[in-house]
Amino acid sequence: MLFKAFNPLLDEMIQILNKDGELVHPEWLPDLGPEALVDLYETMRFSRIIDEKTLQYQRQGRMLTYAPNLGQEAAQVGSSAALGANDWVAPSFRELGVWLNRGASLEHIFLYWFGNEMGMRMPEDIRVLPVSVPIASQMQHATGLAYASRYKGTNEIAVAYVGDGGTSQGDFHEALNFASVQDLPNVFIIQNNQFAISTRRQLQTKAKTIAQKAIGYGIPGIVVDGNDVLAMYAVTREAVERARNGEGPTLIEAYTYRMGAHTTSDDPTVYRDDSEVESWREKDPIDRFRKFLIREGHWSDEKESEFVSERSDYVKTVFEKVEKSGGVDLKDIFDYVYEKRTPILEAQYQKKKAYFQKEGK
Ligand SMILES: Cc1ncc(C[n+]2csc(CCOP(=O)(O)OP(=O)(O)O)c2C)c(N)n1
Repeated sequence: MLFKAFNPLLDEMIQILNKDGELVHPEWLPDLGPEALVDLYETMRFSRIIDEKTLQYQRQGRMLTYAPNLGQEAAQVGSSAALGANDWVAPSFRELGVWLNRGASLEHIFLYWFGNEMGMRMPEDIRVLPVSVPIASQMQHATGLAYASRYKGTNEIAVAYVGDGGTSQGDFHEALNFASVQDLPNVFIIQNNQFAISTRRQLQTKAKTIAQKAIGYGIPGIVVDGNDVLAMYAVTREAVERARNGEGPTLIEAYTYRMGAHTTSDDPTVYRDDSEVESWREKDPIDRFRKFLIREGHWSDEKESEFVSERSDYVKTVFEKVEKSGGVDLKDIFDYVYEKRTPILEAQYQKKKAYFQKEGK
């Protein structure tokens, strides 16, 4: 219904809750009970707590590079909540809310950002592929999963997450083309957070919206308010249903904003004004949903402080445990690429080993 009613060429965006948490399209409100609504909120809030605490640890020199999700919680949590337990997710690297929703443990997540690849050895049954750092490469993995699902007749959907910058990669085109001609059960979710590091979205493409790129592939595309968790949920659920019914792939543009830095190695103040960030703070996905839940009688200030305090303690405990687990063995970095190290890898390994010995590490 939402996809049919929407034209990605027009200046439209699907929204259910406005920035003040008011219902602007009650007819699209997904059929979710109080428990499910609170669950969405808690996952978003938990994601924010993890981000804020991890940024502190990083500044204290206790964490390696980290990619924060501040501002993108609704896009991640709302969309992934609409998937079935057997569906697949091919993430990029900024998908904390998705991992949490799928049941990934915080310990795994911290291990990964701590430089330990074992963090990506997540339980197989949560059906999330490892982080894919080469931008947009995960799009191909998702089409492969969808192809396999159809071949085996398992009726599982494969969802790929990618950033606005990722839509300028060749992999994006290949994945959409292949999925569309094959009518694969894919959902492609673009987290349009307006930036690819320092490059603004407007410099990535002349297309007015990213969703309209779907037209070129003959599939539906839609722009959703990515800071509205209910809109993200409703649209993704429809996309998943379409895919499950054999109606092929869809493209969802979650229109949002990266309120933090690209990663902890980035300084966004050199390429954007504070006033711009402030204007997006007013559209904060968590604040707006909290206002809605409080108004509906499902949440309160007391619950908020209890939740924040309890989860902050939990994050601290898990982080300290991971911190104590120590670094990785240098060999691990080189030994799992090929069965036997190639001469180039061997030379790199020897060089690194000598460096660490010299540094006394
Ligand atoms: C193929 C490739 N080129 C360049 C990079 C370096 N790089 C890392 S993140 C990034 C920007 C990605 O932007 P976007 O897809 O919008 O996602 P976001 O970081 O905003 O979530 C780039 C260029 C990379 N990882 N892979």
